[in-house]
Amino acid sequence: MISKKIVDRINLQINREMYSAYLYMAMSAKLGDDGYKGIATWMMTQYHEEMFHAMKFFAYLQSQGAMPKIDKIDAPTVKAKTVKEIFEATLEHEKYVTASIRELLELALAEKDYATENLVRWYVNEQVEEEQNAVDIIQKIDLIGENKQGLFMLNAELAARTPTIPLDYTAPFPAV
Ligand code: OFO
Repeated sequence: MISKKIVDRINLQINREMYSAYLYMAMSAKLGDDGYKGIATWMMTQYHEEMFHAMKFFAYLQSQGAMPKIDKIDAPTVKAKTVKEIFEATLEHEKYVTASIRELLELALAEKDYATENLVRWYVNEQVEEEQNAVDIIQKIDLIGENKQGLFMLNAELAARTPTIPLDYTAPFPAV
């Protein structure tokens, strides 16, 4: 049986994942508006990844007989102006999410909730990839430097990104 403390904390995490999705959608909008359509596609793929993260928690709560809470999502603000600044902001945000996932894991361990622990360890691994993705792109941008042609090529490269998650990530309701 899942405790109320864990349910509340997972619901908070669902909200944070939804905010992440919203943030990357906003970044995609800005990049598209600036003419970086390929990088905008990369960001929109990230939006889908974040929605999957939220829905995975959503489905888990339902499988435990608990109710997901649909709360208000804060409006994201994109202050970053350049492509590099956008990926630096992405990395900072992912570090924040990593800390949030670690906090949830620590709570599951404190509560001796091993089912939740198993689930959250999937997110621990996922966060390694999330941070690495941003780091890799920042390194590429640093190599490109002021070379506009290089940025043009990066735009084309990032356009190829497709989600690694099931495209139909709607939460399956537990079997009745
Ligand atoms: Fe859900 O990992 Fe990014 O935020």
